[in-house]
Amino acid sequence: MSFVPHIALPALFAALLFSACNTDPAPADTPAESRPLPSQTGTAPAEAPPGMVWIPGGTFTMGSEDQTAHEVEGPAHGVKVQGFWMDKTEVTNAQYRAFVEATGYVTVAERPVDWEQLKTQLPPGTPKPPEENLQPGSLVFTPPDYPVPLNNMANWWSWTTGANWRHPRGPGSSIEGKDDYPVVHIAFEDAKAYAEWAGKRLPTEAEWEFASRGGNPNQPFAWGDELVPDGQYLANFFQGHFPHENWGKDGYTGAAPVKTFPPNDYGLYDMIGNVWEWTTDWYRPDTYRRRSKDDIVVNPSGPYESFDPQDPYNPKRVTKGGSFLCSTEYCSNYRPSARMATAFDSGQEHLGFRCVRDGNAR
Ligand SMILES: [Ca+2]
Ligand SMILES: [Ca+2]
Repeated sequence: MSFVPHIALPALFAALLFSACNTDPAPADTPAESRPLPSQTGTAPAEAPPGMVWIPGGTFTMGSEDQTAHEVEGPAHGVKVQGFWMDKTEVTNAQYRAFVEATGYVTVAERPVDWEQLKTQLPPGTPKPPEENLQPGSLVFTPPDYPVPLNNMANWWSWTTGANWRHPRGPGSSIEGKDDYPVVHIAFEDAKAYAEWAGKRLPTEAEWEFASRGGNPNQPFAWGDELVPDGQYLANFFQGHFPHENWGKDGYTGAAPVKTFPPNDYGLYDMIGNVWEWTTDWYRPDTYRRRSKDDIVVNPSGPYESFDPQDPYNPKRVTKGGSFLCSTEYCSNYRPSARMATAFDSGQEHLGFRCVRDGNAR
């Protein structure tokens, strides 16, 4: 499968306001990997932190060369990660509210768009958009009711002034009664700020993928070989014709409360589907090709810097797991090895996160 959708706020912003970004050749070669994480004990303290489970660590095959995988998921290669604690669920609205109430934190989507920052992420010479397009906001899924070409995300994403974690569908929407839904419209720095406040950190891509497999290596899906075994939906993704016919056969056309679907074998919920989750790795499509296929890579933490040839000015982190918008007809990113390039300042209706904690930190 060759089509890899790239969902990025400024890139889409540019597509909506101006024209498609151009592409440049890859920058001069850089070291393949940034500094590995410091080695942890890899052993579980006796008592689990609230809401977390111990991920025992180990060696696994990261990435995939399966026919369902995108090119950026390969080559599959050996990786070892140390043990760590991980949140059982995506961070919820109630959890994020507690952070905001304690700190007064204001998320990226609640701040006016900083044109001086944004223009560094766009092709040189891009004109400044009207002020009304620089007001606080985020990306909301606004599908048409008819089929559209799948090569233009602007057909189903809308920059929506007033959309943020408190108003996931924009002004007039709210999270009242949705305390146990995953918080969304969270940019990378918003997730990082929460993690630091909570005494945790965000996972690396390798930690996230190891955990998502639930100790069951080399399967295309976290739970086995079939997307819907015996007709049972084991994650919240998109059934129907993307993006205009969302059948919700799994019970949800949008996000679901955390823990709605069964956990994986580590006791982690919604690693696959529901909302995308941030990792700390910078994105490059060639990350795996730059790793040795013969040696085990220990605690990889991603490349030194981001590079997305489809959007070369826009720094991106890897997000994982897919969301309620992942469709068989479109991205099929409801697999542990799937990886998305997401602009560091991007908030989206289907993007959240969860945290990890080192084994020797309490
Ligand atoms: Ca669904
Ligand atoms: Ca998820």
